[in-house]
Amino acid sequence: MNPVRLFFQPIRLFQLPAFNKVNFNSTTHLWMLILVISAGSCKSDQADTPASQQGTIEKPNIVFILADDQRSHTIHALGNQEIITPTLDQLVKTGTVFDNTYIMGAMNGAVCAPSRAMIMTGRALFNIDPTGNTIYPSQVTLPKTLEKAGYHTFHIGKWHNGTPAFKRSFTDGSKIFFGGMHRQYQVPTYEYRAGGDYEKETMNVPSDKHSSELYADAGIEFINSYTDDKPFFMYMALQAPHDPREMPQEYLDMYDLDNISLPPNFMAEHPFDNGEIDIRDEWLAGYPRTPDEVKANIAAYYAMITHLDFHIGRVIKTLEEKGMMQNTIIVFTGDNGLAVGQHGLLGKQNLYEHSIKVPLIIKGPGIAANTIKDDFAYLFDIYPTLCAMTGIPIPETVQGEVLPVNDKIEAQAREGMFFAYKNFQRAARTGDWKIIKYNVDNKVRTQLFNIKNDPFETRDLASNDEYAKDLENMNSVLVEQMIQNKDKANLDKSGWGVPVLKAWKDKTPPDVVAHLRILAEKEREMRGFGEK
Ligand SMILES: [Ca+2]
Repeated sequence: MNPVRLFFQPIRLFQLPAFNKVNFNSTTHLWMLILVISAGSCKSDQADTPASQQGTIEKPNIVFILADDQRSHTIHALGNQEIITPTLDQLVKTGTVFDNTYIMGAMNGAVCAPSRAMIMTGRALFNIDPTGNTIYPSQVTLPKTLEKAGYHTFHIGKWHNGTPAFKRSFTDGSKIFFGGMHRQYQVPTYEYRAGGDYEKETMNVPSDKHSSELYADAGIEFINSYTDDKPFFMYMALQAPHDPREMPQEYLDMYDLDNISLPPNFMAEHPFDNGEIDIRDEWLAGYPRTPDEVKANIAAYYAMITHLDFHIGRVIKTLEEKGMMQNTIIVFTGDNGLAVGQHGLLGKQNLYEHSIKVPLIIKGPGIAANTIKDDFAYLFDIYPTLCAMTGIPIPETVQGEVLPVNDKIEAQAREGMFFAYKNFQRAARTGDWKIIKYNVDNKVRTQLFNIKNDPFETRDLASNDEYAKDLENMNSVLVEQMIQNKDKANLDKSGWGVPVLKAWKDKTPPDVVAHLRILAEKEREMRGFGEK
């Protein structure tokens, strides 16, 4: 039992309607990866009555900044000497870092979508729509909870969980992009329409601004024009450093390839099929991977983060100018990691540390400055943590744990962590250890890593007799975690006793695959690689 919930004497704040089952066509979602979705009307999106504003004026504002595909260890102040991130460095110095923050995984290739649904609901992977295509109406979202507690809620940028959930969640917003990815310039966005639909004809004329600039401008405009007595929750869901890695040339010029290190776990190719080895994200470099192309990918990734850092800095400066910093909580995090050349991989469809570990910084009233915590955390712990920080009762539907942001808030430590990718991969962490299991074409494979001694996961100890006991222990930890997390997979059964969730390429229409191949080749050409 979570002590914070006891402290707040949990109230069942929300009527939980019957589970709203949503049928979806798997190919529909794949189209969402490249196409902007436009949604029709949805009757299930009645806004709830606004909460009374009494007694809420002293609550802090919340600015939640979500980067797209920014992995852990991409902040200069946290030890990456090769990346330039002055704004994030300043946040590190003035806030608390949770340096062991993870996503739980995904049941589809678009890892972003369930990750964002978990952030929004505070729930674990197998307790949401694990594809993230939708958020069930019974699972009250973070902005909805804040709205009921008197907040003005404002969304900017990428929304990847369908328009019905969006309309249910936010009362305001600007420059809203519905979908998974888009070119960084000419982003198709919408203005917020209360209760309205987001039909294509109401789309903004695409601006020629880069997405990071476009979204930062929207944030700055919102902060500058905000005059309401209510505290606000501004959710900035950015589109960087997700590919396509387009940005002003001056940012690329900040990085000299000679000064970019090859990761210690660089491989020309991944040593075996992990079930999702041939997916769009993996085509952003050729096969076999070469040191030069991996370095060029890293440089572009870092340059895009530096560009993003600049625009986040503009938003924070606006808060300072408006005198809001003393009464604003800032959360900075990313929705998933990315391999960018580690283990022979480029993408996020794996359970190595680079792809599941994300940065998390929280800064604000009562939060210690310049503090790094190594407690295990999931992104879906942010929701209850924000509730605890603002004195808002945590809804019954929320499953995350409150993070130890300060001494006044009682937190619940996690002993271990669980991760899943489709029915191909399962993993667990506890103490220094990590186990990853693969189930591909009925062939099961196990990896065992000591993360403390081998943070880059280069020495698989699973077949080393010396570590047989550690392996046995980690097997039990994984099984326990799977049961706790309501995973239907059973490691003792053939094929883990669950349907194969097909590899992306096997279920994507060939014309889409072909189109995405062309885009990936263009991305390679931008870096000076490929056929031409
Ligand atoms: Ca992402």
